[in-house]
Amino acid sequence: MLVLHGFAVSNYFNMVQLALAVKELDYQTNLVYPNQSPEYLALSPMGKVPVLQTEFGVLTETNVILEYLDTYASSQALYLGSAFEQAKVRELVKICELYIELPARRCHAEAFFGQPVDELTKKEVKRALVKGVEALKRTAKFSPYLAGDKFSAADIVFLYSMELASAVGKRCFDMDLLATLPVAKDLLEKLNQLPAVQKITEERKAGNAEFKKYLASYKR
Ligand SMILES: N[C@@H](CCC(=O)N[C@@H](CS)C(=O)NCC(=O)O)C(=O)O
Repeated sequence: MLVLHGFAVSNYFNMVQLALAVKELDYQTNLVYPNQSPEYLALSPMGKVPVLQTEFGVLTETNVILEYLDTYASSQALYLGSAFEQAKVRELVKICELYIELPARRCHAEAFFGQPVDELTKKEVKRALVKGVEALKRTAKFSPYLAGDKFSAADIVFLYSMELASAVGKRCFDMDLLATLPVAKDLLEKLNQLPAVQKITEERKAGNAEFKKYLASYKR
């Protein structure tokens, strides 16, 4: 049985949850927050979440886990089509992660935890996010999915990267990052209507109180 280690408030954990749901794979979850204990570092070399435990061993790094799940189970493909089309999905995954999720993350402290981020960092993040969205605009098809007319791994990473980045844009820069990309807003809305996404959202809400307790203990 697959075991997914992590916590429901983590957007990377959510990406793997959605992949597992789309591929209709059974799994168990094990609640764990990022930490640097020797036991956890033996599972997750950076102490990050998520970790997928398989019958063969453990895997970290969300995009790697998504690719593994797609090879492991032939149910609905997340990387579709020819070698080139599959590479295009990987390209979109990379753009969402490197140029949208990661820059936005540098401002999570201010956007979500009330801890101000210095002005230089904010200036860099704002510029990076604007460039990231422009890159996505040049690369993604939005017809209606990122890679074309089929749902793919790129949509999973887009959903759970863009939503947080949009919140960062609004809360830290008072700007609508997707103002010039209404098709991206349409896609977010469409993805949010998926029953699997709604279930994950409910689980995230339910996990919030426990996560706040973890954050409070972490600050001490
Ligand atoms: N590159 C990792 C990133 C995962 C990640 O950043 N997870 C966050 C939770 S959403 C985490 O564990 N943060 C703690 C840390 O960075 O030490 C992946 O793709 O899985």
